[in-house]
Amino acid sequence: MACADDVEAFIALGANLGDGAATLRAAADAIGTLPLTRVAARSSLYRSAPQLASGPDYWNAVVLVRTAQSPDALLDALLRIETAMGRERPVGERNAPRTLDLDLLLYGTLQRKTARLTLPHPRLTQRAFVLTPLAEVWPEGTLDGIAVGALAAQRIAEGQRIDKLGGL
Ligand code: PH2
Ligand code: MG
Ligand code: MG
Repeated sequence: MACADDVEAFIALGANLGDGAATLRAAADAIGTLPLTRVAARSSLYRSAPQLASGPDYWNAVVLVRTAQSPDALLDALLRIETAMGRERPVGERNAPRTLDLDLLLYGTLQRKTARLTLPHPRLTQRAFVLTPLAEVWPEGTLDGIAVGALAAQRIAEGQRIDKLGGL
């Protein structure tokens, strides 16, 4: 259940191991079953080139949730879904290929910087694979005063590759 005074939060979904399309769909469904949380919008499903990472192309998407969970409780729940869907974390390997990555991008207008969670997500404005689906579910959105869609177009013009596949 979600209520009128719930916070709007945006979650990025990514995978580049296994059947990423099926995993992202299952993850979006799992997010919708979390307590006090409702999935209000799902972006399309995208395929994108690994950005500062190794391995095969990624599947990516973004969901908008309305939630009464705290940011920490929501992050805990996302990490549990990652683990349930086979996420492994090889020691010392940054951005290793993964079955599922769920990143909390924005939690209302909250700004915070802790070892565990920085909001907004620190690399958000750099990544076409996040900005492009984010613009779909947050068409009026701005970051640092610039429309999310315009930021996405900038990153694509710089050479980041992302292709729309269809529904999530
Ligand atoms: N995630 C990363 C690093 N690079 N590249 C793409 N295309 N998609 C991702 O989800 C992704 C990435 C670290 O989480
Ligand atoms: Mg990530
Ligand atoms: Mg992550």
